[in-house]
Amino acid sequence: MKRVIIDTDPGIDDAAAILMTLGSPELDIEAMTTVFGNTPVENCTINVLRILEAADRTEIPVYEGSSRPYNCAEPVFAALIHGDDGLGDAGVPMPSTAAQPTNAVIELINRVMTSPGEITVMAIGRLTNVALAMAVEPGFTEAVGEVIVMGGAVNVPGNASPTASANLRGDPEAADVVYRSGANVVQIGLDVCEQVEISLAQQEELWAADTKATRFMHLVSPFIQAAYERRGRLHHPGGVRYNDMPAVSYGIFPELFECRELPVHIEIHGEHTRGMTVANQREDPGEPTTAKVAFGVDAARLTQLWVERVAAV
Ligand SMILES: [Ca+2]
Repeated sequence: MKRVIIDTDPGIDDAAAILMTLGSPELDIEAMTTVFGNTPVENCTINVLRILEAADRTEIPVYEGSSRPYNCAEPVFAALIHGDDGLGDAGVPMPSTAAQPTNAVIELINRVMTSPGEITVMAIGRLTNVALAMAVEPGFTEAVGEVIVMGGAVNVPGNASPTASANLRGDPEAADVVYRSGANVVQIGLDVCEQVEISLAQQEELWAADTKATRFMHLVSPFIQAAYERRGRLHHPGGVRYNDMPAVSYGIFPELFECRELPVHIEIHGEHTRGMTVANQREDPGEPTTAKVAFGVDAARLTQLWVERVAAV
């Protein structure tokens, strides 16, 4: 089994991604760490606990992390896509469990440093916690197995600005630290996530499973589905996308992705381009690669696997 820590900011798509991991026997999920992003970090922590309760997996420890970006600027949230509470304001019951007392950054450091090369971090929110772990513990970069990043937009437009994806636009300085670090960064960004749309028929297949976890997804999904539909961001009527889902899926089914190793830099100074992933795709780039970037995905297979795995939670 692959040992993973999921660093997350639920977020309806985080919920879809986390439930998929919980239904996947390939993974040993050691911990969940939270970061501000779709909603304030306090909500994100509550939402992870709610998701774990829906999956009857409350034995997985949860650690709360950063409430602000790496440079301490005011955080920006995404209530229009995820609701004020981060889970579509759908009335999900408050959790009966609580987070652990340790800060997420400290916990990431402790767990990664005691198992060098063993732990994959699935970073499906702003990269603040991961960047802070790298800054506080210089050995973290070398010791972490793989950092799977949900974010970036190389050959497609951004979703938080014309050029930047939400997770990297939400904390460009943290992304810069991570991409410069030399860690094994895998970028599962909008180049592939925008291709992974779950059809109405697939959603109905999932609802028909009628488990506690699928009823949870059914409850929280209409908000993001309607938000995307209003913005014309879906390819088919009634479809939905959960951008964090392909990112965690890379950790389970890497063979479904086509990737290229590239030098990728994070724009932190641009007036119009802050948070952009600037990938050097020249034939002879003349500089070292910094990330493995996904450009292709077997979306038909992946969406079906999502239905199967969430139904199996
Ligand atoms: Ca997320």
